[in-house]
Amino acid sequence: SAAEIHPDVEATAERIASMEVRGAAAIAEAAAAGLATQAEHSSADSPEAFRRELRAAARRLVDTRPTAVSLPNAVRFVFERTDGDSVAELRRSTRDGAAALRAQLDTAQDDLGAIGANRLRDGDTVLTHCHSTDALACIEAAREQGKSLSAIVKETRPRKQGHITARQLREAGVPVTLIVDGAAGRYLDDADHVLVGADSITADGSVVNKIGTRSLAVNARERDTPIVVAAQTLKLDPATLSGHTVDIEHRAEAEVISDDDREAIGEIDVANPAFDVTPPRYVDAIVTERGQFPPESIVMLTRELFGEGPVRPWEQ
Ligand code: RUB
Repeated sequence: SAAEIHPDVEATAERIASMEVRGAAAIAEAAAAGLATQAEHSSADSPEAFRRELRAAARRLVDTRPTAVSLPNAVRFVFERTDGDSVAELRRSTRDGAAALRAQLDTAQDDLGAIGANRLRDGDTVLTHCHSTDALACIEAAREQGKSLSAIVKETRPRKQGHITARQLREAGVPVTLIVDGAAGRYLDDADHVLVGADSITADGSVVNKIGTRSLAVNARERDTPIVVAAQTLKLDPATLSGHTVDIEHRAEAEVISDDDREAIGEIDVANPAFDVTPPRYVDAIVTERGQFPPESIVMLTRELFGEGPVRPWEQ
């Protein structure tokens, strides 16, 4: 029941749902930390009761945002390490599992950045969409290799995550030109790479990322500008191995249009899908911490790392 969920876990879930914590890697880390919080504050008097609480906390955390597979993948990672015959052992192993997930995220992002940086040459211009810590890791690693880069940063309506990217690139010493989303086609002529992150990578190599990624990739392909997706393996979606599809989140219309504007226009529908799906034929490379892959071959890695089954022990 909801009463078993600790208020700090509830607060974490609300921060993810409201996008105060956002981006696939960040919500994965927050969800794992939420499980550790639940474990630490548990007053369960039996291992059974402890596991019941942890499942309730996991359901609450996973239900916040449906598209980024890093969220259930992170929760599964912690559940696989939650082990013991006593509440004390279960508590400790859950906390250790969350810490191990955090360490894996950090290491994976560093390793991925070093690989992605190899694609970038001194003097290159990179065009970005949304805000991806995996994508930024590639640019930061290239900077550390002494390469000088510049960036064209798409604003990314409606939430303007491009502003976060612009600030972080400026702090990393990369000159930034901020553009509105509609200007991307024009500025692709100045770009040597399109570099984006991902919320999920499906078994067929499709890239699920912030709405607008697909049209950006199609435009880039038309100009032969390489489209690189930086996505650590926590973004691979094992459920798609067995035919499940990715659920695209639709968010509130208030993100798109004010009440006043909507009233002035009159009765209309407003659609606000947060993500879209870019087919593998528009993607040149998926850069992971395990190397760079053509999208069509990512299925091998997904199978190797996750096996066939979409296991969701918290749903039982
Ligand atoms: C964020 C988004 C990012 C991916 C990857 O969407 O689409 O490109 O999550 O980010 P939102 P990272 O702002 O709606 O969460 O590389 O940091 O995991």
